[in-house]
Amino acid sequence: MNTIYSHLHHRHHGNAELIDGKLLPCFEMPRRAEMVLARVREVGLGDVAAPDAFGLDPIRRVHDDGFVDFLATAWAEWTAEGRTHDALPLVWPVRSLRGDRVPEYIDGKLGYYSLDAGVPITAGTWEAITTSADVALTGARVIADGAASAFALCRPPGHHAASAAMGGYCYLNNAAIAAQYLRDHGCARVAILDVDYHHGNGTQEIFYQRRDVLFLSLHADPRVEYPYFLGYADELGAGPGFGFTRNYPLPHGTTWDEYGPALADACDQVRAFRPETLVVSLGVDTYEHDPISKFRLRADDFPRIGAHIAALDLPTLFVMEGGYAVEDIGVNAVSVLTGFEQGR
Ligand code: Q9C
Ligand code: ZN
Repeated sequence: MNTIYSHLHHRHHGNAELIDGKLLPCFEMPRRAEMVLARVREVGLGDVAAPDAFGLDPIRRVHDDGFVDFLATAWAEWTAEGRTHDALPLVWPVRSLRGDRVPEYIDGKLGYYSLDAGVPITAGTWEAITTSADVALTGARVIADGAASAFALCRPPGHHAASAAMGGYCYLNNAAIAAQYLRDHGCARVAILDVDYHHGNGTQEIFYQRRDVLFLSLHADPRVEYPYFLGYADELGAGPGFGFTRNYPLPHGTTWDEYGPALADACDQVRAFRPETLVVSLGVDTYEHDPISKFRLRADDFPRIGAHIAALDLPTLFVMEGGYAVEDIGVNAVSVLTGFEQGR
């Protein structure tokens, strides 16, 4: 399987994240992608290619125009106010406030276009996030052109990004952009299987009303884990999309004993949908030693995830999402891919 990768992800490197009441170095750091790339090379997974540039049109197919424009100009607007540190949102239009007015001032826009404060915008964020989308799009093109599989080594990740909101280390929804590209290039039905520890709220929102893109997510129960406000089992899609979203919230402490059956059920749903292609939102923050997560998957469970996916026998695009046990992220992410290759 070939990997798509660009070193330009280094242009995004947030300074700090507010977690447990403390400002700590960002868990989502450049070294994550470096570790995955090193492991891809170490095991000889396949060739590593740079992405092509797709421009903004395929991004605007899933994201709101005002949101994309905001991301493109946020750093310039922030620094024009004399700020030198990362731009971060600090106020949100929750419930009783108005959600129908886009503020003009950058601090208001940051809140309007975000879910949380886990999304620093830095000088290089726009270049990194558009390149990350290009990595996913290049992978989608490889699949559309007939490859059996590809690995889009995206960073920053994407699955928390909704049509008009960044959040949870995510800005542009790489997996959703790739899935839409596949829809626009000959695939009538695309399934997205999200195995990141956190619910793929952004991807769910983007496709919630649609029956041409099936969204399935296995994740920590939102009753007790981020993103808290989406990812419950009773979310099944809406309107024509009813029945084409499926969530598998799992408790803290989940091991393969619980995860394996849930994944098998999700794979059965994929089969019943008969998609032409599969996009996997590949997070490995389900790992027992992940510093911000509470599942207990072991290193030798990750090849099993790959084997389950391989058994679907579909052209498959893997899109990198989360995973914060940096020393082990390469081994675990690539174990899913080698497990997939061996299962074919
Ligand atoms: N106490 C992804 O994995 N903060 N994003 C969690 C935990 C947000 C993770 C706080 C985590 C977002 C792509
Ligand atoms: Zn995650």
